Formats: sequence, structure tokens, C-alpha cells
Amino acid sequence: MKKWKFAVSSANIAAPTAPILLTGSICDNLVQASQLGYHAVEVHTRETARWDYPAIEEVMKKHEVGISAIVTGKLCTEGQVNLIDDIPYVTHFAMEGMKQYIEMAQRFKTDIVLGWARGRIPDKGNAQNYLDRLAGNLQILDDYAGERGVSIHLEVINRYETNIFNTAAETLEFIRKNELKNCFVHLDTFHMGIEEADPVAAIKLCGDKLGYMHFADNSRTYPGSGQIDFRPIIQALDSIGYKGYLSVECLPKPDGITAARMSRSHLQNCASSI
Ligand code: LER
Ligand code: MN
Repeated sequence: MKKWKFAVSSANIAAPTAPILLTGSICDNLVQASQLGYHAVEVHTRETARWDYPAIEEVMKKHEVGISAIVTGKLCTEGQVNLIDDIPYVTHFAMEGMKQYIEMAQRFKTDIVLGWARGRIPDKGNAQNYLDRLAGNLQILDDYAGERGVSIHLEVINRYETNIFNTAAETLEFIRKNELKNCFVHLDTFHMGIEEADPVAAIKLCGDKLGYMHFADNSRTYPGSGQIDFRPIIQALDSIGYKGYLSVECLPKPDGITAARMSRSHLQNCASSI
């Protein structure tokens, strides 16, 4: 049976409405994740975080736990910048922030997730102009990441949160058309439930361009609490030879630790039964 790698979302601090399960210092989150049977934490952080790298690396080694990805959403939600803004200094600072995340990921030997920080096309905007701006900026970041051995996972997010990359097909097409060698599709079972007619087909369509996976149930509570059957999803990941993490990113209900525990055991049971 294939051994899957499991990760869990974490941050130093998070609103109860955010899909973050472990909160606290990065070292405490790493230890907690390991005790809950996870192989890694996914770190949602500001680009400016000043980590004590040697101390963190020591905890990672001692507890045999890694970092699955650095998530860049706070650059947008807190930093208020994005990669397609009409105001040049806003876009400039978004680019600088993304480069800082790439350097952080290089140091942690991991990858980055690009979600909301890509921006949103204004309601009356010419979509192609914004997509061209995004392509130009992503080409620069793609090179910057490639030189540092880092991949950029473009998260496919539902229409109520953004209007760029709502489906796997659209994201894959953008990556291929713009020859982004270090960019990959990142799917999330919660968003797929809203946007993909057939989540299994979406995974298979991505094939070796699928870089990262988020797991939550249909109402975004922990996997196993709702209607999604995760077995065909994991089976599809197996069929495309997916080597990445199964990363749990769901609401901390009834609380983060319980949700992390329930997710881990449900996904393991699903994986074991395929
Ligand atoms: C982030 O991974 C995500 O899925 C978005 O919905 C922002 O929470
Ligand atoms: Mn997600």
C-alpha cells in the first residue's frame, strides 16, 4: 500500500473563520503536528516573518516533521497587495513579497502556494489585460523560484473568493500557454465541490502538473464530517502518481486539534481502503 504524506494547516494566529487548524509558534505547531501523526505543517505566514531557522530545523529533525508549503495569502489579506493591481507600487510590493516567500521556501526546502495574492479582476476590467499582467509577473517569479529549487502551486479557488483560476482546466491552460515550468496546479476538495463537475476528472486532467492538494469536506469542516467521498479522490491521486502531500485545510470545528485528529484518521481510512 502506498504511503501518503499528510500535512496540516498552521499559523501563528488565525481567525476562527479561517481554515487553519494549528495556531501558535511554528516550533509548537511542528511538535503538535508530529504528535497528531502528521508528516508536515503547512505554514500560513507573512513574508516578513523573522524565523529562528536553526531552532526550527532542530525541531523538524528531532520530531521528523517537515514543512509542506509556505502559504502566501497573508500578503494579500494583511499586506493588501496583489500581483495584478493597476497601481504600480502595489504590484511592485506584491512581487517583492513573493520573492521573500520564495527565499523563505528555499531556506525550508519547500514550496509556496499562491492563492488570493494573485489578485482579482475588477468588475468592469478587461480580463485579458489583467491576465497578461499576471502572466508577465508570474514568468519573473517562475524564474526566481526555479533558480532556488522552489515550486509555485497556483491554488484553484472558487468563484465567490476570486475570478482568476476557478477551475483546474483554466489554471492548467494558463500554465501551459505561458510555459511556467515551476508552476503547478493546486486543487482543494472544498473549492472543487463548488467548481468542478467531476473532481476525479479534474485531478486526472492535471496529471503530472498537479503539485499540491488541500483537503476539507463540502462545508469546509474536517474530512469525514460531510458528503465528500474521499476514496475516489485519493484513488485518482494514486493513478496519476501524485507524490505531494495530502494537506488538511479545514475549519477548526469543533476545535483545531479535534479537526486535525479526525481528518488524519478519516483520510488514512480512505487511503487504506482503496
Ligand atoms: C486557501 O488555501 C484557500 O483555500 C482559500 O479559500 C483561502 O482561504
Ligand atoms: Mn485551500
